[in-house]
Amino acid sequence: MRTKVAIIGSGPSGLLLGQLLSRAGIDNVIVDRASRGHILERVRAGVLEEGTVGLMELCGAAARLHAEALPHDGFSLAFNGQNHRIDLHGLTGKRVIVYGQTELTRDLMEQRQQDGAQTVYEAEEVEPHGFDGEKPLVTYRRDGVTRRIDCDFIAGCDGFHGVSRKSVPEKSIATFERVYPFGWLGILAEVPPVGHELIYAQHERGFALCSMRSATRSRYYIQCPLDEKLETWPDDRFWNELRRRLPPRDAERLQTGPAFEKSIAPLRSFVAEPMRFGRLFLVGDAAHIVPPTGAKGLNLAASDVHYLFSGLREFYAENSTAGIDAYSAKALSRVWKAVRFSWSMTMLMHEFPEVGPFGRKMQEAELAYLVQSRAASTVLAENYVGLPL
Ligand code: RFL
Ligand code: PHB
Repeated sequence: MRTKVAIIGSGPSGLLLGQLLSRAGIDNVIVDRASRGHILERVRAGVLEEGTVGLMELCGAAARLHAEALPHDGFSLAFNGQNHRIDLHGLTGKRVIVYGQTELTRDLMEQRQQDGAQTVYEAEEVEPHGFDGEKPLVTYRRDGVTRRIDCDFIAGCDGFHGVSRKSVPEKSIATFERVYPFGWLGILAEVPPVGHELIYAQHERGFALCSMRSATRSRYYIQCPLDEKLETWPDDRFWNELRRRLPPRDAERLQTGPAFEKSIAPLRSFVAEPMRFGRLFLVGDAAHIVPPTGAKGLNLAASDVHYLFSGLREFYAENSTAGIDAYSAKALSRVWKAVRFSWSMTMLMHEFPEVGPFGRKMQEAELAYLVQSRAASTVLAENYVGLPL
């Protein structure tokens, strides 16, 4: 088959890009190795920047989001047994929107189906070829038959473990990485959230985060050792540990119930440079990973899509390569700022045994300064709501 843009990966990056291209009349095909059901089962991000919501609107897929999502004007930093509210809206004039990645993905998949654009799920051995020349193509196996998609461009939207970045010769790519010595143990439970807004809690037993999916569904995380086994965390142990890390007032209010999802995610910062190799573009987690502390992963994927879509539209509408030529530099400039922010939030909020008593005092002093100084709170808020595109 032939298309203009072959997209590898049907996560948020691939679906957002595909939808924007389709709406602009630019033919595209998405190929994913997973099934639609598997993709929809993954519980991940929950906080959207206004810019990400704007892209959903451009995709024509924001109706349910506007009806069901929860706009948040602030969040709390908890330490020393107390909550300190960061007034996002008062400090920046912007807010964030709480809406699960699963829901966003479902909305995009349904819109794509309605618009009649093509997606191949459960494709095996997906591979990009010939992107250093004029005629790139993607091959894959389906039902025992090898098939090919000839295209003008390939978008590698296939996440951190995908094939796109791995297809680039090592000498052409530089990578930067920091792996943190702990993970996040997360649960979903059908209980009302402990508060109306998110709580990021720093505690000597480890970080904790209270988030939510709706007024009746909570998403909670606690910092845990990397080699922790899920079986050693029955629900009661999780609830008790979470309670110990929260300020007493929140701990008292915490409602518990059976967890219907429980998983451990490692934390990593990673960037690959550049994000373009001839006619192959890397987008989203395929090019960069941030620890979830700043809620930036999905939003960075969306900003990459914004830059790439503008470049491709310019290419097809005006026959100009200026936009696609600028893609990598523009995307990376925003990526590095979000990588810095996510790293600094991670260093500030987690327990790092190796930093010792001095390191702990530095964390305490920084937290105290952050909540006392309007200038420092504004820096935090400005990054949290998302830097301009
Ligand atoms: P995805 O979502 O990983 O999708 C990649 C798709 O590519 C497919 N694929 C392949 N297809 C074909 N051939 C191959 N060889 C392939 N290899 C992979 C996969 O099946 C999949 O469908 O990447 P994408 O689209 O770039 O989206 C990125 C986001 O998913 C990610 O950044 C966020 O989930 C990160 N994240 C958060 N981001 C936020 O903005 N706010 C948050 O609050 C937030 N919380 C989180 C998070 C990530 C977490 N985990 C589990 C890593 C919380 C957690 C716990
Ligand atoms: C979530 O709701 O899953 C969530 C919220 C904020 C974060 C990370 C994850 O920083």
